[in-house]
Amino acid sequence: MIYQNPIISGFYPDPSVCEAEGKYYLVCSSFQYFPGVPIFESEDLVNWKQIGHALTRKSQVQLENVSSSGGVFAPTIRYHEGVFYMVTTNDTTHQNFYVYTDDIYGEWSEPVYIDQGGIDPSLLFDGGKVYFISNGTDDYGVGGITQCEIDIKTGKKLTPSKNIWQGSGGRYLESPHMYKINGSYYLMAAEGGTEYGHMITYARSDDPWGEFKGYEKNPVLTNRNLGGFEIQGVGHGDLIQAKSGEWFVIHLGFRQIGQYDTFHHLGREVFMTPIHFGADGNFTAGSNGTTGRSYEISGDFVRQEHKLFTFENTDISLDWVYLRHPDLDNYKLSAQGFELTAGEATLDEPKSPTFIGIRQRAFVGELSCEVTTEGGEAGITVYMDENHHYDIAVRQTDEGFEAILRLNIGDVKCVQNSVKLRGSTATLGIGMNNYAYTFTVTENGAALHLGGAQTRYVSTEVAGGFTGVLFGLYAQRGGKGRFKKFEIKYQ
Ligand code: 6LW
Repeated sequence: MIYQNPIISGFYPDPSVCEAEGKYYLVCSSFQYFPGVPIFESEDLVNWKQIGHALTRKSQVQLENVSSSGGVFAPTIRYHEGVFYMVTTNDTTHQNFYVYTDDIYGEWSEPVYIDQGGIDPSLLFDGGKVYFISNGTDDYGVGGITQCEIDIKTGKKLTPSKNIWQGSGGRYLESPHMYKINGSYYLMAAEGGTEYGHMITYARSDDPWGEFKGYEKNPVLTNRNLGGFEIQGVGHGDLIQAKSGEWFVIHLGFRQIGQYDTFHHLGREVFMTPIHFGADGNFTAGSNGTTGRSYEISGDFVRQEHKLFTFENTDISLDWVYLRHPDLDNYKLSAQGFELTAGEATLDEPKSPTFIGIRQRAFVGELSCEVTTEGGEAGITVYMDENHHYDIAVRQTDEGFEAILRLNIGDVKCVQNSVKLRGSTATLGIGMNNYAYTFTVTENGAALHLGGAQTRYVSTEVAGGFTGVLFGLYAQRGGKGRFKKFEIKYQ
């Protein structure tokens, strides 16, 4: 069948993938969002269904004071002798750790810390040994891809950490993964930074400690020279072999808006590009080393498209996430509706406001939700980070109730428009297209356009960071909000 990229849309960056008992499992970064590290399952590499999160308990990860785009960085998932391992970095505490489970649908272990620094940790199980690889400085002060051998039961280092490769010369060498394929060790990495210059490179050796020799035609995959093409920033990937024997790299990328002076606001998404091994053991990727919109994969199946997201058809513990560590007493969540009580924090702080968000998955669509507030303010935010979000809300004033549209773009924070309401309930609407959000309020069947705001100002190019836009239901400033009939319909 022909599949379309991205294979998982919306803010799901830094994918890592493994195979276990005939199924595939994929994990992504989660930064300041909780629970951390979403896990997806697939039988065909094209249809992915989220089945859980690896970090579901405070004891596994501290997110209390993490800044936006801090916290949980790029994870790696591996399966070995009946056990799944997920290894990641808490970039705020500078700790590398793994958790493990023998039940992918259940809870994961407490963290096991590893005394090797850097980011983007990975594991290779090979001949009874376990190699721990990250991008950082080794025990001798050398920076690059660093490796040690660990005892997988305790996380203890069995060897010093030693530099094994310094990449092909691109900036921001990161995301190392090592594979043993037909007796040869392949060390794959990303370079160029996770933006328009991103790329995948690799090196080979007969020994896991090197010497690693870079592939002559590095980068093996990059879209950095495809100026006006929608898919940009491809890199940070993991290799996987399909049941048919075909190889793919599953990697991140983003979809830019515009042709010049471009931007992206959905975050980095998951793409899949075919890999072909030549007779000399080297591999090439995609269309002349670039990632295109669609490719063929063997198999006779269809892609399930999800275009409708409601309280009833989403799962509170899978599709919805909180900021840092929520005070769960402030949330009453069910398929019939969400009831949110404001805490101390507001959306404008890098804390844990009463917020529960779902990722924006496509460019064009419509969101609507009936919101009631008792005091204070309750609404929906188009949320990139605490300094870049657009809020539409119902709030109580001395005179009664009003609906407001507030824009927060860096230092510019203002209520753009407000309209008086007769009561405390209104249906809030957000329209989306590539370039703008539009905001409407409907009370007793009468719809009113509150205003619009550009997608550009909640994009990565403006806000910075590693995340993408979420739609967050929230209550703040003493509000108690009830949310009913939530619906996002994508085109
Ligand atoms: C991640 C690094 C990267 O750790 O971005 O795309 C960082 N690459 O590998 C954060 O996602």
